[in-house]
Amino acid sequence: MTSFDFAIRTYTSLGVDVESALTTLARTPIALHCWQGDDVRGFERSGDISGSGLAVTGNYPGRARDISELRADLDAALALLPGAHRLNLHAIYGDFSSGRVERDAIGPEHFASWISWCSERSLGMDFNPTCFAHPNAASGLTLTHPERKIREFWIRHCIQCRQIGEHIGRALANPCITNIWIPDGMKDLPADRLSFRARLRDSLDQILAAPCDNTYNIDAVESKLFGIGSESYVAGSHEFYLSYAVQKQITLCLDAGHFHPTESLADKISSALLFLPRLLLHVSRGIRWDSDHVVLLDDPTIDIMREIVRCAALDRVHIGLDYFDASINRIAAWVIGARAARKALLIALLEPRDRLRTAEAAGDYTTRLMLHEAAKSLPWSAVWEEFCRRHNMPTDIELPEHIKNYEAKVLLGRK
Ligand code: RNT
Ligand code: ZN
Repeated sequence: MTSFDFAIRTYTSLGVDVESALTTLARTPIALHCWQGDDVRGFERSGDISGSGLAVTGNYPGRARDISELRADLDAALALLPGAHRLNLHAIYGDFSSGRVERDAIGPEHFASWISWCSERSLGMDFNPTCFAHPNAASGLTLTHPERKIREFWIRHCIQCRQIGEHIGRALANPCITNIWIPDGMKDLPADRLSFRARLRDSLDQILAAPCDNTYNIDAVESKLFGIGSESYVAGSHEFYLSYAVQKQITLCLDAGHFHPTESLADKISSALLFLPRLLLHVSRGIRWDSDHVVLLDDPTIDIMREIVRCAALDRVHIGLDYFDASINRIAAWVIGARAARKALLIALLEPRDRLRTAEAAGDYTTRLMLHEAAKSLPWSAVWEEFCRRHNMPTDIELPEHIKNYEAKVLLGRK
């Protein structure tokens, strides 16, 4: 008997259908964030993210320097990733080969080559305005800026991005989520928290008032607790965006690195789903003051996936990755994180849900706790290996040689 046969026998005895878990696992898309490939630089000239509250550390060789290198690297990562994927692009990653364009003048034409690239690979696409790394964001303020001219610049940028999102969604016949995150905040104690938030609400109202077909473009907003240089105050806090998203019935983006370290993103999912049409998740791993370490198969990540599955909400919760690490091979960073997220989803899909619920419904919390504990050591890894095998992908143990080959052949040649 193979270890997979053995696993099937164990799961069947617990009332878990392994084949149906494998089907769902393969179909559930995970969005790869383009910005892991080049340290959030993008294809405009500057590439300077200081003042954004974000920081990329490390100088591992092989950063993608242009659009073709980034695409080659994404292909190298996708070649090691079983299951469905999407590509999550930031506005600064447009194809600007025909000349520099201001952020408030970008249009679908700058993303046409990405759309074909994704279409050829059956990838859906998601999109983000880039409200940082720009002279108009030098103060760390964008949509909340006290100067109307600057706010209007970023409002125009976000409106253009929604247009691009709509175009992408229509072209791929697959809706595009356009997610607004802004860095706006204060290093030290603000004297007037309210006015910045009032301006943020007003700017967002103007952005959302621009006509856009929401069958193709899905609007999302992303909160944050603090950033580097915005330790005391972030205008777009969780309370702000949760309220705003509920009021407008748009998508809320929850980033796993954007809460207090002991706060559980997983616990927010069921509440948010009762009041919102959809959620977007930025799966990440916060460590101390950094919100963007490579995702691993850890308890917080497994808990997130369990909650999505328990809420039967895989069609309303969009899973994307968001982190950046320049201290290790960047393709490995994508692959480790995407595979960890999918393994966490597999563990969630294989949970002996009926048994747990039966115990809970009977008030038998003793059995529920024993089952929770037993579920941790069920043979999910044999199912994961089978999944990799069926999709002609290496197992986790075989990954390093593939990563090292590409590094030697391609990355080390980039000086
Ligand atoms: C920043 C947010 C945001 C960014 C990307 C680059 O803290 O998480 O999602 O990581 O937009
Ligand atoms: Zn994020």
